[in-house]
Amino acid sequence: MSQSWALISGASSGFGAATARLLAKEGWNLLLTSRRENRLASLAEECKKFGVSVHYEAWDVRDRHETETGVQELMRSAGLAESSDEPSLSALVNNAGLAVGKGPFDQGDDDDWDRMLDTNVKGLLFLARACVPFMTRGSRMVNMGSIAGKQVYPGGNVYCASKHAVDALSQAMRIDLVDRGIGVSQICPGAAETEFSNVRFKGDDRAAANVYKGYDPLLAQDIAEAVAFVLSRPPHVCINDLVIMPTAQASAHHLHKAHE
Ligand code: NDP
Ligand code: 8X3
Repeated sequence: MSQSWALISGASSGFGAATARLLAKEGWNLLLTSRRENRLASLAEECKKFGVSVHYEAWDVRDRHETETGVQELMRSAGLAESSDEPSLSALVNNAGLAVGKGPFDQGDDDDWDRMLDTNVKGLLFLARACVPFMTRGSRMVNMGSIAGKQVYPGGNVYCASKHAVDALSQAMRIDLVDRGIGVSQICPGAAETEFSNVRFKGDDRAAANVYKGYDPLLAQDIAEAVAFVLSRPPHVCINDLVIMPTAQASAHHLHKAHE
């Protein structure tokens, strides 16, 4: 059995779930988290069929205390100890996040802003800080950024700001962890068909489906493969930043819709 452990946040859906399936197939042991426990339970059963160990804990990454205790519990289940060389947490895929709403900032909703900033920025920080003590030289962190962290677009304001923060934090974390030999990577996808737009449009599934009509968007599997690639580099190589777009999307502003 492999000694490599990866913790994946946002594992109940989209990129996180696809990454869990792919890493399990590659022999990684997994620690999974998100809020929806029932989904984690069935994903864990699916991944275990590849012969790997899988543990899961459900919590909300916006809650600092829950994040600290959730991480401690997962590490205890996996038999990973703080500040110990072997075995350690080989990878953190810091992926949980969301957009809520899309409109001009001056019509913005306080609750939407809190959800995005507290999840995408503080949640990412809480999880990274809780995991670092369990990581050693050669461990890797992969933060899920976005094209929205490189460019801004109409109605993107606060979501874009949160992903620009992920871009800045990924650079900062790389600096802060370099002397410990922990590599920090950021993956920045463009439009990908997951539950992302269903959440952004608050359950308006027709509005969500429209986002992906007329072209071939990225699939969760495309991003899972990128995560697996980043994690499979030899120890002296760190992929700092990967921007991955659908071929039909030239920038956050340029989406070629050939068919409806
Ligand atoms: P999904 O909505 O399919 O998945 C989002 C995941 O994040 C879910 O597993 C959800 O789990 C989890 N999550 C959300 N809020 C919280 C919270 N407060 N606490 C714990 N977990 C939470 O979307 P994607 O897979 O597309 O999104 C994954 C990441 O990729 C996000 O950071 C998103 O911003 C980013 N991204 C998405 C793109 C896209 O076009 N789809 C493009 C670029 C980046 P649960 O609800 O069970 O808690
Ligand atoms: C998700 C991609 O372009 O909807 O981060 O912001 S986009």
